[in-house]
Amino acid sequence: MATIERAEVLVTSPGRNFVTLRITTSDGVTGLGDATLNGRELAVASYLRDHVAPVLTGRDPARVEDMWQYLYRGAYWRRGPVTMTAVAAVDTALWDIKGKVAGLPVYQLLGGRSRNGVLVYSHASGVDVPSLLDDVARHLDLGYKAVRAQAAVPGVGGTYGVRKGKLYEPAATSLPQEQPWSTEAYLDFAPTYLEAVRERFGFDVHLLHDVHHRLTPIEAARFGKAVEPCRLFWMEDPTPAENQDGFRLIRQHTTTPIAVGEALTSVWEVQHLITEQLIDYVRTTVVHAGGITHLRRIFDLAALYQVRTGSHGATDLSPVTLAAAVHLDLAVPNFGIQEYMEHADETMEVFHSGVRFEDGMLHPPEEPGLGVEYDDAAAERFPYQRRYLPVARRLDGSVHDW
Ligand code: GCO
Ligand code: MG
Repeated sequence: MATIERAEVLVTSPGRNFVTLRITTSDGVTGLGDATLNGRELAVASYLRDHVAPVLTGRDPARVEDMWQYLYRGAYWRRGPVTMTAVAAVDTALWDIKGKVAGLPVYQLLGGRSRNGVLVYSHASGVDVPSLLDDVARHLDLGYKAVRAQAAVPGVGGTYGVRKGKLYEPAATSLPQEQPWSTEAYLDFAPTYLEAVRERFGFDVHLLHDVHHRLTPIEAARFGKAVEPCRLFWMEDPTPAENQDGFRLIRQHTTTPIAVGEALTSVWEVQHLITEQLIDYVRTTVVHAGGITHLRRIFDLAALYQVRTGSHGATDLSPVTLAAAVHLDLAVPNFGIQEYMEHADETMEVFHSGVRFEDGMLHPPEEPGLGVEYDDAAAERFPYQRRYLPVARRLDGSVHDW
């Protein structure tokens, strides 16, 4: 029997920070797992290096489910983004190894294809409405069938989701940047640009929007109602999800579909959202919700309630997570859509991935495992840099949800 011989925690910053776990077996097979938690990277690196790596050595890499149970229950301290990201990294690396040992791409181990490809949406944004419309047009030219639209709110600086350069990267400063927020201005303005997108491009493209946890339930209800004529694919994170009952209130007022989950880490945090049918899409991910093993469990629960998947896929999720997501998305019956933002060129110098974009869809690599290789020499050129996500403040100076 092969055993786990080595577990290395690799930290690099090719365009942004990434933490990666690489497990090597006594047969020389390697597996990769993403362990990146944006703005809190080193906490997960330490969790893995100081607390998980020592207990991995000598264990059977084939026992993926048992390892999950061992790390989750065995820690006593459960859930939370740091723990679940660390567990996810081990789980993902073991699926990668299992695929390589079996000689099969991971989606085959998950039951094989349920579809031809993985529908993705990308981010269109603008500092004003004309530039947003140009950016939507650019994405349609690139072949996207679904776009998320975000525009800067006039008179309020630093709106979430608006790109400055080629890539959108919110964690860009070595101390947290503070950004102003006005609910009133946003609620008046956002529906108007979503309408402008529909007016110019019609209804053949899927249109999405991220509220990014900024509204109270009743404000979100008003927003959802206002944008009903735009027939959004979804409004994302309309209100912070700690208060799961808040979504019931939104539901009473609007048929705009709701997507939640990028910041949630376990099946228990989405349990009521799913079983009480308070959401339409669950956005938990491989990297922050306990790996392929646990995400499959969430997706299966969701399937029972006609909730579909829509995993988070911003650039702070590494190409390892993206590949794992594509394998899982391809296999599950209740797939909805996958978020996809192109990574920086430097990122792709470190992570050589076989994931392919074509005609608005992603396709997994056909090689055994996940199909991603880590380039150590390239990684060394990009040392870790401390980076924080911004913090939002209302115009009166009080802290708001970013
Ligand atoms: C999204 C997300 C991101 C997050 C970021 C946090 O829908 O893509 O909201 O933009 O803010 O991933 O790390
Ligand atoms: Mg989001």
